Amino acid sequence: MNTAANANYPGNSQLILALSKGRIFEETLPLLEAAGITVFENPETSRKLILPTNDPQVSVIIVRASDVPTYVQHGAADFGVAGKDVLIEHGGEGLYQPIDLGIAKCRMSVAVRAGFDYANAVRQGARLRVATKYVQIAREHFAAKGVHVDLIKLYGSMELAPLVGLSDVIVDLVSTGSTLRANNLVEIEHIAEISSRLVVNQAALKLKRERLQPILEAFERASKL
Ligand code: PRT
Ligand code: MG
Repeated sequence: MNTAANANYPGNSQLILALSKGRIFEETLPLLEAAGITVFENPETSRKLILPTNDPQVSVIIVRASDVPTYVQHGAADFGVAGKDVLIEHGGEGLYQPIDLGIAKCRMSVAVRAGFDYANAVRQGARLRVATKYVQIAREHFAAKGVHVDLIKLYGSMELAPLVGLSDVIVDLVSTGSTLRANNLVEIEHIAEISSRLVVNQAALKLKRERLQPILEAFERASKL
């Protein structure tokens, strides 16, 4: 796996960092600054997917949040930043996860329509219809509780599912809670605290350690401030 990935490296001194635009990009910028790296373009306004930095040996690629582990696993990026939610769903194969960066914090929760009788819905023998993008996390959570579920995979706007009868509950990320409130939903169970992790390709860690190590150390120091 990693031998094939090595062949794809553009050059052994080049480092490619995979980020998603939005909160992960914004919250990673100060960590990059702490490592002396300034990104030259803003992905919100630029259409470029490969962004140069002040360091000619470091570039940032912009990918979907859930694709970050895939790029890093295959060595198309040397390192990346991804939410714990995304990493659990991906499985983490081929990834070294040295640092919890403590950014893009939120929680994974079960939510229902206000007034929904959850206690009755999860009684022994019943089947619960669960809509979520996070099928792995949802499956494990309800299995641990001994609740039988029918999982309905969605790619977004989970909040809609209980309102139109697609599901009984949703498993989704919550930060301020305003999306749930705006849709008359309530958080009924807390599953996990979520933050973003630095992930590193296992082959890159060995072959590019000299270049990577100072950046990893700067990230670690800055994330503790
Ligand atoms: O948006 P896209 O489909 O491209 O992908 P994505 O949603 O995975 O990316 P992005 O950038 O939105 O999220 C990247 C990472 O940020 C996630 O993988 C999480 O680890 C983390 N994160 C932190 C969040 C939130 N907070 C968050 N609030 N990801 C999503 N949300 C969503 C949530 O799904 C819900 O729809 O925001 C809504 C709830 O927010 P509140 O403030 O109304 O509670
Ligand atoms: Mg999003």
